[in-house]
Amino acid sequence: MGLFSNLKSLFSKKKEIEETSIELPSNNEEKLIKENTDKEEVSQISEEVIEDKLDNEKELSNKEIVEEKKVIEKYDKGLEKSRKEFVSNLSMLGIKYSKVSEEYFEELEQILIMADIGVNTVFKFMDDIRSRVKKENIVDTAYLNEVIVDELFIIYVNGESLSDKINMAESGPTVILMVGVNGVGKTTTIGKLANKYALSGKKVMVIAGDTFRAGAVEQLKIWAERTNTEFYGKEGIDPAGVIYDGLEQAKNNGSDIVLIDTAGRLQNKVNLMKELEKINKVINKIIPKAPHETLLVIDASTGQNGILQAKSFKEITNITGIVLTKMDGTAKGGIVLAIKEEVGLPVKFIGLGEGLNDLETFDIENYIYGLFKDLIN
Ligand SMILES: Nc1nc2c(ncn2[C@@H]2O[C@H](COP(=O)(O)OP(=O)(O)O)[C@@H](O)[C@H]2O)c(=O)[nH]1
Ligand SMILES: [Mg+2]
Repeated sequence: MGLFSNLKSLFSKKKEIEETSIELPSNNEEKLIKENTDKEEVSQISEEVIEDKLDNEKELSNKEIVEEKKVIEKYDKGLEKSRKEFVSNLSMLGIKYSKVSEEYFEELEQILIMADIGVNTVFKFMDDIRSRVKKENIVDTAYLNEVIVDELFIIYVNGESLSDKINMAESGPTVILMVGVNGVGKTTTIGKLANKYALSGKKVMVIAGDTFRAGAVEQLKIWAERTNTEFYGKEGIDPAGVIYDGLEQAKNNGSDIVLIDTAGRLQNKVNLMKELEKINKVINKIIPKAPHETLLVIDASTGQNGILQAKSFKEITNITGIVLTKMDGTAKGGIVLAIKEEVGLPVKFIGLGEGLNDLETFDIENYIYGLFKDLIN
């Protein structure tokens, strides 16, 4: 049983939001509206307020629609390469074979493997597709496209559901440790997260735990300046020492969120494991129950290599979630599904560009819509 009708209604709902022309009044306009309504009859206002309230309870408010539209647009832009590749491949396949056949299945399998969905996931997926084709007597490949999207969605939502929420401390600072190999986007992601949390009113501190690479401390400092957040770092001493001092300071100055950068050396698994153990010990000593999250950053464009990194890191430390960066730079957006199926860790954020605002909380519905909207109508 698929989610087919749900999928169709999800896509039409998203499409409606994407195409809405609602615009929120600017701050000035809002002020004017407020000043004017202040002068109106009180009874009239209260009636309107009640009506507004009733409307709001039923549907998303204009503000929520505009917010969601922005998110949909970010996913749209960030997943453009994957969408174009995937959709054009599937469309070509549909032109080549209008009816389902063994050759069709074989080429479909290739397309899915190329999209980095992961070989094991693809095999399982093909079994599901074949049995649905049989059971539902599907012959038309154009129709099958919709079933394919439906089944991909099922891969993600089925089975154990992985929480994409960030585990926040009950009191005191929430500590988020960022790990991953060199160049995947750890420091950039810390900058983007610092921005996100600072904008939501949290007091944020970033700690430069990557004391190994030249320039890494300075790079994080620049992000802290750009995002108006507090910075702690010292070059030339060991990571655990910096983290110790930084966390003391964060605790004393009432920080809400502490983001810790680390070096990404994976040449030697044992050494990295020891280093992360030491870091975790220090963190835990100053803030019990911390780190609240250990996020593994993976570059989406590295495909199966990224999956291997996730498996390795999972063995050496307690990873609580994945940040998938550079989705905008790859046509292999299927990696999200492989991570869920083959690594069993939740993707919590995705990087959709190099800018300060190009990080989104991972949302499977926006992701599926961003990838397949041109295929389903
Ligand atoms: N296009 C794109 N580039 C990214 C993204 N995240 C990081 N980068 C780039 O990846 C490069 C390495 O990032 P950095 O944060 O220094 O990686 P680190 O070594 O893991 O700390 C930089 O040039 C970033 O601008 C993303 O989501 N999209
Ligand atoms: Mg870095």
